[in-house]
Amino acid sequence: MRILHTADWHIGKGLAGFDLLDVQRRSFEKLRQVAKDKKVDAMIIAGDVYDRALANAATVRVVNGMFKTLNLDDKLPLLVISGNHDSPARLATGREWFKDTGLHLNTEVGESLTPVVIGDTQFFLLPYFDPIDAQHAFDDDSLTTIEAAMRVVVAKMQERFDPDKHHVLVAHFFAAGSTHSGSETKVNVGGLDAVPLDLLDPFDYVALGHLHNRGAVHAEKVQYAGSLLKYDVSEVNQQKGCYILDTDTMTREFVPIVQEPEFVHITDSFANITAGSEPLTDAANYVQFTLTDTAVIPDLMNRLRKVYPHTVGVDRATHVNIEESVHEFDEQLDPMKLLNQFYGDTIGRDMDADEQAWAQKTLTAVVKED
Ligand SMILES: [Mn+2]
Repeated sequence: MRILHTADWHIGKGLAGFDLLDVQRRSFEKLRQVAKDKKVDAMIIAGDVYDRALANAATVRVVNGMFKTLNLDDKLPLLVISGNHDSPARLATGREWFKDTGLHLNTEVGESLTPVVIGDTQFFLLPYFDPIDAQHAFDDDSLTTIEAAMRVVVAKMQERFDPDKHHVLVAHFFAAGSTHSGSETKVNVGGLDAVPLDLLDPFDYVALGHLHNRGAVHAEKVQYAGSLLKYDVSEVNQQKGCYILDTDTMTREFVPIVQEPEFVHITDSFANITAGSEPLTDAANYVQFTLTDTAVIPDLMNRLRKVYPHTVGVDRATHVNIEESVHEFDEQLDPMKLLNQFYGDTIGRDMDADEQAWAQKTLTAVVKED
C-alpha cells in the first residue's frame, strides 16, 4: 500500500503582505497530481492545514474545496490532524459526518487512541496538544510535559496494536534533536515540548508535521514532510514536496513540488539588480534582496518593486558586527576619530570623503545642541 505524507500547508499565510492563495492552490494541484500518478491509497495531512485559527472566509473556502477535491472527487481517504496553527474546534466541524467518506480528522488527544485501519496498517492520528489537554483527557495532573504525556499516549496506543498490522503514528510535535527554521512559530521554551525519539520506537513509521524543513530530523522511521511552500527566506534553498510511504517495506520516496512563482534570495548591488536589461529572476517570483551597497538608496522598496513587483524584503550584506573588539575603544579619541574607527570595524573600510564630511557636519550640529 502507498500513502502520501504531507503537512504544514498553512493555507492563508501571506508573505510580506502578499496573498499566497493562488500559489498555494497551484502547489495543491501538483500534490493532487502526485497522489494520482503514484496511485496512493490514502493521504496523510499532518497538521497546520490553516495558518490561523481564525481564517478568513476566502481561506476557509479554499481549504474546504481542497478536502472536497481529494476526498469526494478523487475518492481518496484522508488522514488529517490539527496542528498548533489550526483551531481544533473549527477544523473538527463535521468530523462525525466526514468519516463516512473516509475523511478521518482528529483534533483532540483522546481521539488518537482509536486507530484508523486502512489495508495492512493501523494509523494513530495524534493532533497537536498541550500538556493541559493530556491532563484533562487522562485525568492525570502529573502530565506536565509533552514527554510525560507522550509516554502515556504511546502506552495506550500500544494496548490497541493489532500484531498482524503495521503501526503508523501521525503527529504534530517537536521531535528531540530537530532543527528549527524561520517560519515556524517559536512558542516553546526550554525543550519541555520535545519528544525523545526512543519513545517512538514502537511505531513502524512516524509521519510528522510541525517543522517546515523536511530534513529537520535524522531518523530512519521518523519523518517531517516539510511545509507545502517556502514560507521564509531561510527556506529558499529547501526542496519542498511530499513523501510516498510504501507500507510493505516501510520505505519512503520524496517527490519534489516546485512552487509557482518561486521564492528566491538574491545578493547583489542595487545597480546590478535594477539596471540590467534583463531582471535577475522572473518578475513574477517572490524575492528577498540582500544589497551589497553601503550607500543610502532613496525610495528603495518602490524602485525594487518596479522591476520585481513581488519584492518581499530587502536587507544589507554589510551587517554591523557587534563583536567584543568593537567595544574596545580609546575613550581619549575625539568623536570623529572614534566614529571612523567604529565604521572601519563594522563596515570593513574607511569612510570616504563624502561620508566624512557628512559625519563631521552631524557631529558639529550635535555638539552645538549640547
Ligand atoms: Mn507549521
